[in-house]
Amino acid sequence: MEIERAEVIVTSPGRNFVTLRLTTTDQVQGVGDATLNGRELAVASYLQDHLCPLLIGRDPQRIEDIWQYLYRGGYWRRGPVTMAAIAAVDVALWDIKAKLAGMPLYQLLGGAVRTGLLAYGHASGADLPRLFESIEKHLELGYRAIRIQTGVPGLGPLYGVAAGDSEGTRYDYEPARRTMVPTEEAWDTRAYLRHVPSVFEAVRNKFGPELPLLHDVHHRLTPIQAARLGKSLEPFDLFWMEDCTPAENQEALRLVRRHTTTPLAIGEVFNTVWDYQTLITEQLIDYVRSAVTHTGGISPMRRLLDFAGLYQIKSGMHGPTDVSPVGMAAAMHLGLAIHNFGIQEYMRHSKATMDVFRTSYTFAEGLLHPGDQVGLGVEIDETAAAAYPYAGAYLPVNRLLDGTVHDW
Ligand code: GCO
Ligand code: MG
Repeated sequence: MEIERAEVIVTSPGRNFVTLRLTTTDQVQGVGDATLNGRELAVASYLQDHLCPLLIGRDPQRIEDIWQYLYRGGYWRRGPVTMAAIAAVDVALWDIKAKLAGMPLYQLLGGAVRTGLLAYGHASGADLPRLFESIEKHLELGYRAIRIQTGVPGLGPLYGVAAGDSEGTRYDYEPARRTMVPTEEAWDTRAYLRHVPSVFEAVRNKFGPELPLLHDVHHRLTPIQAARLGKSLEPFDLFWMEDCTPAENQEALRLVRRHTTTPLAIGEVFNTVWDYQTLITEQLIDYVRSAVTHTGGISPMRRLLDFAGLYQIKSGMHGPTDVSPVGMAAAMHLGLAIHNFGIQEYMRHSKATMDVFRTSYTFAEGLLHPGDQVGLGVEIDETAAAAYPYAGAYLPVNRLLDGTVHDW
């Protein structure tokens, strides 16, 4: 058996997605997600122009050999574009292997360690009344853990705060705007640091102490500011404080860790285990945030999470709408099979997206499950996909009030 065809399908049902579909000489197909928000065409080209030609004629069962061939053989290692492209190949090959084995992918990864995967959704609101409404909506949807993002008095639109859209009840925030030049947002750290503790106090007063609450700082603080925020949020018992400071300098988290017991999640913009080495070996974080889609696929993500598990660190895989249903399914199969699963982000995709991707995963009573279809359990409807051509969309750029570009 050989890989006979490698198709890169770019589609935009509500937002841009890049999907790789491999077909074997026995007509067995596998899909992989290669979506990288705002850089979709770069990954599509990396696949189309550089990887797909290398796949034709290869044995699709040799997943690790193909992975090493694409990672080491490409010479230029790491980085989000490279690792998203390789991830799509890896996941598509795992999909094929599980189909050949006649079992759902998680069985091939060692079987289920749990009955389901605790999921969290994105509640948000420009002010407390709209935030409370969004939390209540997510509780109605069955979520048992919720991310809380709000506006900051005096500031305009901010990351993670949904303005509502044509679908009305959709509270999930779609950050990539369909503009050829990124929109710009204004930021004031001091106003944010003064405001956030009062938000969590109000949420706890209204919704009680039990509900797991998460918050995403989105890389905007210095380590000492992150330490201050973590300490100020301790009375509100967060499940995690995410991306509290840029972590290319992993040692920066030593300072944060010294000052606060608020659990820390880092890494949605990371793409190899090396980005985490100090964070993990010094237990500077509690959750690994990377998505299978951005980290080279299931093969390296399993290694990364096994490594993290040695240090009592759990998974908290990235699951926004810019991880496609294919990438979500890969995360769910892996999350079901590892011992150190923590929580799975699940922003829920739009109706248009779910018209293009046929999925078998479920969300019930706050838990996700990948389903028991053979393989990944996701197929892409290429006819439906063709109805949604690519449209440029970029994440916003953030500036301080004096105009200085700041982390978004
Ligand atoms: C998250 C992410 C999103 C990002 C988006 C960027 O935690 O889900 O931080 O809020 O804005 O994934 O593409
Ligand atoms: Mg995040």
